[in-house]
Amino acid sequence: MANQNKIEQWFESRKSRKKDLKANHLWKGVCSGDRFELSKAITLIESANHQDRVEASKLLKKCISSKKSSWRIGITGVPGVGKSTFIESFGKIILEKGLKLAVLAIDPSSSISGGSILGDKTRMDWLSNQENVFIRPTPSGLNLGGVAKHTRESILLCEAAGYDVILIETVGVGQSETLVHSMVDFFLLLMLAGAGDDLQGIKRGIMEMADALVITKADGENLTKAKLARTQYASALHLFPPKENEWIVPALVTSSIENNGLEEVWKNISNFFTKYQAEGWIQLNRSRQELLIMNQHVSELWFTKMENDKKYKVELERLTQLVISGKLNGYMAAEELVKSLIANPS
Ligand SMILES: Nc1nc2c(ncn2[C@@H]2O[C@H](COP(=O)(O)OP(=O)(O)O)[C@@H](O)[C@H]2O)c(=O)[nH]1
Ligand SMILES: [Mg+2]
Repeated sequence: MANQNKIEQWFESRKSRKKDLKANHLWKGVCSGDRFELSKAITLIESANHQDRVEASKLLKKCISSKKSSWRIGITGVPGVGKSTFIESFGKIILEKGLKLAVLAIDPSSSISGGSILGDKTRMDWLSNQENVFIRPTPSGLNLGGVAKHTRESILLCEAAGYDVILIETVGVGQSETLVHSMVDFFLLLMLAGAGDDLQGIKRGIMEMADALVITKADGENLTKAKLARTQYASALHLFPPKENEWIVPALVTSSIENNGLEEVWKNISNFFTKYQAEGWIQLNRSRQELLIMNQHVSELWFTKMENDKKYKVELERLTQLVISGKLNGYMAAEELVKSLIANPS
């Protein structure tokens, strides 16, 4: 029996040594800029397997300590506004500057549809065949929090792999805009001319988050309408409260099909990064984003821990009865619950 245990232990240690080799191997692959290895590394961080999570965590710590960074840019707008087509044409400009580009998509609705951005990848036909480009669709089958965590971790991996610019496209609608805004330095909002804000489902809050507004499809018959929309949005922007970093939000027009206005977008973005990297705002904003995550995640972890705690369940049941019988109100019960768990941790 003792021998049997020893044999099992030996196999276990061999397995973990192998895993360790795998993480180290992946790290080397990621650093060398090998896209296939980067893909495998992202698959590792997406895994729910416990051992994989341990390895993923090692890998991510290496990424953080490598201190490589990128320009993190979010691209949002209603479906059909032209985000993917814009990325295809704008990506070309980024490559022409000699930069490496990663494109990540964030689509919380994919957890329902089970789909990814396969259709979009075909819109990025040219881009996806370029050597200095890495495109990764949203992982499917996750909730909103899960999608956000994996995208953030993918950003770190892409940075370690030497990507200079990371574009994060929102694919679904709804909460994804806020989510993307919370993980980027620059937030680009694409809009259609003449569709009306209500029609576009663009909430005022999203316009307030934008660092640049871009009216898309400014070509053919639509050109005049697009220019008019630019003037209207430019004056609407004056009514918004000034940005904390005092950035003046530009309203621009583009045609991804005719390749017009894209250099202007790039100029605005590079001015933004040059200015705010020098002033330290980019770093400040990133620290704030991380602290927000830390606070949210602490609450989530505590909640999960408590839900599985026997003492918590018993205490909760006791206090529930006191609330039902009118002896305590909700606030009192919650305070008592936390107090008793702190006094008698399990
Ligand atoms: N005329 C014109 N059509 C465009 C332009 N950009 C995108 N489109 C078209 O708009 C539709 C939606 O584009 P897509 O990039 O898939 O939008 P997304 O859903 O926001 O990613 C497609 O039929 C595109 O061909 C543009 O600059 N000009
Ligand atoms: Mg798209």
